Amino acid sequence: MQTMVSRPLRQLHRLRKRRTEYDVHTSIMKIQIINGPNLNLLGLREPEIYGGQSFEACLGKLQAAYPAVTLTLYQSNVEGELINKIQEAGYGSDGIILNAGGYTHTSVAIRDAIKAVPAPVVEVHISNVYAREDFRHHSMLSAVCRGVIAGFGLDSYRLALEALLEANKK
Ligand code: CA2
Repeated sequence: MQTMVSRPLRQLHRLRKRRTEYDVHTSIMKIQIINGPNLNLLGLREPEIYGGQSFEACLGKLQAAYPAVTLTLYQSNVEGELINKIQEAGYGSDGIILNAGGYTHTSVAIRDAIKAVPAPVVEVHISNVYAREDFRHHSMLSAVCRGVIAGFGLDSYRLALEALLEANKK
């Protein structure tokens, strides 16, 4: 008897199958980094808060230090595009490192997207948001993330990656 499976469910099964096959043949983990609004300006503006390095330079060093991980970067200033990427990577990768920028403090929709996907999401901030304005002290996202790392400059991304690798061993 043929069972009826809806299209989204079929896509989900296919993604899960592909991921399992991938894991059997290689030990490479796929980690998606997602940067939100204005983070494309890193290295160009406000170096006293965000440092003087571009994210691309940071990513190059991180990838070289972790050859067993495939890191991919996505940046958008558009909330809906960030949600699309969270949905895609949330089913197609082993983990997400997310700096949602200013949307961290406002976005119910990004929170819902994180909650809806199986991949673990680590919330990351370059600056120590708790040492800044009060409105940065609350995150809409933290409660649905695997964990939060803030305040270590661009090294926050490496720490998030370490956390995901460690969590994957358990
Ligand atoms: O510290 C972080 O990583 C933040 O997520 C950065 C956001 C801010 O709204 C959060 O409260 C904390 C802002 C990103 C803006 O990035 C810029 C980078 C260079 C120059 C100007 C802005």
